[in-house]
Amino acid sequence: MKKLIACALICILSSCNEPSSAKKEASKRISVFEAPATENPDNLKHITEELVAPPNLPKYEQAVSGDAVVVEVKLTVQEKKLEIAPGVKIWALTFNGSVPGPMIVVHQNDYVQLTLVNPSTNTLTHNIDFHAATGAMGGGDLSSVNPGEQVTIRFKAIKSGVFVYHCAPGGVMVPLHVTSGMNGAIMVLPREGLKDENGNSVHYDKAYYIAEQDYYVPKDDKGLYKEYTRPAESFSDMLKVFQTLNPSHIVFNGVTGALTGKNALTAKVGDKVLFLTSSANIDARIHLIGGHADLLWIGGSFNDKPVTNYQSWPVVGGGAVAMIYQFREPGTYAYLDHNLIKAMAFGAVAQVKVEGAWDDNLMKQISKPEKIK
Ligand SMILES: [Cu+2]
Repeated sequence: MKKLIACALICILSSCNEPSSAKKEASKRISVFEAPATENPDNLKHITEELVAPPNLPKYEQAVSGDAVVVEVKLTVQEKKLEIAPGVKIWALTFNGSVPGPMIVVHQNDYVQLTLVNPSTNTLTHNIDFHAATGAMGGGDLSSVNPGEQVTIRFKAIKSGVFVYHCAPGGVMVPLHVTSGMNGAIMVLPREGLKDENGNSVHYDKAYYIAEQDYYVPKDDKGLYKEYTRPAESFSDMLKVFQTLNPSHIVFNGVTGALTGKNALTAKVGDKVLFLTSSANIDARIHLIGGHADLLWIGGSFNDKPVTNYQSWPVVGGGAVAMIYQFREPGTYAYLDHNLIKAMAFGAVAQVKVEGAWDDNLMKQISKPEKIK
């Protein structure tokens, strides 16, 4: 009897007072420990996703119904000279030639079937570690390819969110490859699409992928940035720069000015824009000058409700974050690392040019600058 009364009391004080919608949602949510759905991927439809260079994303649906699919993607390693700032040329190690590598997009419980190609013109062994994957060092143990080889691996994308992928050949080769540009991200969307803070579906008008990249370019005795004839030649000098923990260059999307001026991102007033931001190695703190994070998935997990209206938000090294902002005023916005030294002195900055009608209600200059009266 005592037990019954105690239970009733607990009920009155806690869960029975919850709104019914919250209770419904709680009962609907699946534990992260629940075993993922198992299908035989051999019986599933295969689709090929044509990857494109960031900041753009490949063609995909924001929400899907029906069975999981096997999404086939191909990444070709390119070791290439890249001018990351005027006169500064490095041996970039890249997936498909871009820094960062392409954004891959699938839906939760789809299978990702990746073919990693390492052409014989390359000089190093490479592989891929997907933070979205489960087991075998994120696939790194199963995907190591020497020049002249290719490998195909498959993993089930059981967690929804935005996840980094990067080359991870072992030991100090991991940071050497990652800080030479060998990283990218995959977005695993919930099958039903994204939901806002109230649990309602949210559709975005466009999406961009922006990655912060730190480089450690060695200098010669005269203080000039060194150039090398092949990637491995720079590694022992790079390891010395690593010891300072101070990058020589920090940029968005591989090279200084990749997303500013004529390369600025674009949007229209009223557009809801999904910004996907990753940083494979160092911590970043992102801010949109003149705007906010309307919806923000901290840590990039779509399993969590988005938080709202943040002014600045962290992207931890080895992590990625999704944010949706609806532009309300036209103009040129800066999307940057709010370590303002990284943004303004190094180049960790992008611009978004937004077209549309100005809304005086949100902001208005009441009088032009004039002599103090
Ligand atoms: Cu590599």
